[in-house]
Amino acid sequence: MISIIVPTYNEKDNIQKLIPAIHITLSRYEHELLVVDDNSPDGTAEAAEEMSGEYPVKVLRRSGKFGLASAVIHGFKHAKGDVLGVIDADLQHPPECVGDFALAVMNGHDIAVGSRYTGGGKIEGWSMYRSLVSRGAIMLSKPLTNVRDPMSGYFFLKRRVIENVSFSPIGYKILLEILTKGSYENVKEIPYTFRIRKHGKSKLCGGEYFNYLKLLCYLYVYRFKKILNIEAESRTDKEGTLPEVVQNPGFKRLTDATNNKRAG
Ligand SMILES: Nc1nc2c(ncn2[C@@H]2O[C@H](COP(=O)(O)OP(=O)(O)O)[C@@H](O)[C@H]2O)c(=O)[nH]1
Ligand SMILES: [Mg+2]
Repeated sequence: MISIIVPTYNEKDNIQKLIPAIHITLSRYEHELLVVDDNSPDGTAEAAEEMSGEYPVKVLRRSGKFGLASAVIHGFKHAKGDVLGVIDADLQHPPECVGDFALAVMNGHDIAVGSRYTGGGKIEGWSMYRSLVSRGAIMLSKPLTNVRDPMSGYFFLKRRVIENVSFSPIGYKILLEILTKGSYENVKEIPYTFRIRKHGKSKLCGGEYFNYLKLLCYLYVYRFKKILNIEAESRTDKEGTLPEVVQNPGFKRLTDATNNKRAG
């Protein structure tokens, strides 16, 4: 089954168009749409629920605006599929591409990322400022991943990529956390055009830039600790003797002294 997660905040006009568009595109596959709504005052959740008679839609309501990344993780937790997809509700991600993304994952790729920065990808209507911020954000993430558009909110993956991963979603950029912590071998980037928003407003505000810096700090620390752990493990030989650091005579003196102190 394919589960599509759609995070929403005030997207009533958009969700009514998005749901049928995805349903038609995925009609030959078993699929479900999980709308994760953060108590939108415009009635997005009610509008989506009304469509659940005709379409395979489930609405997950949260009591407050807890952020895009956490909405996606909330959706993953309730999804039944072994292929999981994420798409914005506002039609800036062309819904007619979901079939290509799903197929890429079903045909063996662990992750399919909708990319604005690979050959053929485009962005419509962004100001110079927003383009620069986006490019800058990608540059800052370079040591974590070589995916060209790790800021993308349009992606599909196999469930096992995120199984057993504990997430700490911060702000908007959940794909970067998945790429840093997930278990995967291959990623396919699929070019697409990020379209102009026709209805409603962007919820991206200045605070999200700060959230992104927080996320980067957290992921760098995570990666650094992981490298240290791997190094310590690789020093443990096959018979399971302790790593060098524990066998080091200075360390032994220190632990002996501590044990004697405790015994005393
Ligand atoms: N559930 C939930 N969805 C959100 C939140 N913030 C944004 N979204 C949704 O995430 C998607 C992308 O947000 P948008 O404001 O369009 O970001 P932009 O495209 O980067 O300007 C849209 O479907 C929004 O409705 C949030 O706090 N909670
Ligand atoms: Mg948008």
